[in-house]
Amino acid sequence: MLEAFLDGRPEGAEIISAFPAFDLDHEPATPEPEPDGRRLFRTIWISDIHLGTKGCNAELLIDFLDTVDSDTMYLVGDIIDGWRLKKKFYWPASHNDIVWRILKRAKRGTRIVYIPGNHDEMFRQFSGLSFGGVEIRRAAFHETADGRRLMVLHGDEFDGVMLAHRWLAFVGDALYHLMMTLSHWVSTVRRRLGLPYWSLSKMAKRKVKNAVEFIYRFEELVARAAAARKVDGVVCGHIHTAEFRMIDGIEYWNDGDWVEGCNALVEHFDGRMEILHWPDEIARRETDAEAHAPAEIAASLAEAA
Ligand SMILES: [Mn+2]
Repeated sequence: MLEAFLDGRPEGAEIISAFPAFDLDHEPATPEPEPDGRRLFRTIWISDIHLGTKGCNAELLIDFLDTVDSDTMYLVGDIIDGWRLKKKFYWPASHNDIVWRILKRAKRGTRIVYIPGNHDEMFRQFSGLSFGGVEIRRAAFHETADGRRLMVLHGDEFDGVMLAHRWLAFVGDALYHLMMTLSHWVSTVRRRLGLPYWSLSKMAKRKVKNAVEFIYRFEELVARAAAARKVDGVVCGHIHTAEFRMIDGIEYWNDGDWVEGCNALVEHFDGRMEILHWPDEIARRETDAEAHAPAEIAASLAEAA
């Protein structure tokens, strides 16, 4: 089916056809452990993975996928970074392993809904179709176990309204610290030269405030769009900022990213939702393992004796 579309030379065909063929019978480079014993959720939402870039935190995502499972999984856009791949084809084995794991999940029976974002917009033309059990959609509506209706979309739909200062949302904090350091140097030099004080950090602070305002404005626009659709809430990604907020009675959920935050949004079987910060989950798992280790050693010693 995919070949038929590629013959029609759709937009981004050169990228799509550059991917290796996925053979689920072949083990991935990092072998997948047996799926039993995983933490189960009703639903998982992840987005902004940016496969095909060095920024993607593939190791943590593989750990996540090997530890959790769900009835339904939503891939909320920017899964593959077509913009970067078009410039330079970067595709390490670990990125292949992630696609392999997702396709394998679909084969095992997890319902997988893929909502392409702006970086993987070349897949939007396939909306309404399924490939390897992965449903491609422009947006989706999800009903939670307790009956709330959530609209699921990537979020770049709102860029046109707020294109200005977009880059600031991604640099905010790092930029602020850099500016503070620079500011210190600039004022030292100016003082030595007998020049009046000029605050670079004051300007930096204003810019950071803009970034915070950008995020707020984005969240409010998305919530307003959900209210217009008469749903109880919205799940999106795009701005790489995991968040839950109630905005005028609408639940705003952002599932974060796998570049810096490494977050996922999950729905428990009772409909309760939670944002997971995966580095924290790994840290917790390791302290738990350490706490249990002495008892296990003692038990095995007792058994041996
Ligand atoms: Mn995006």
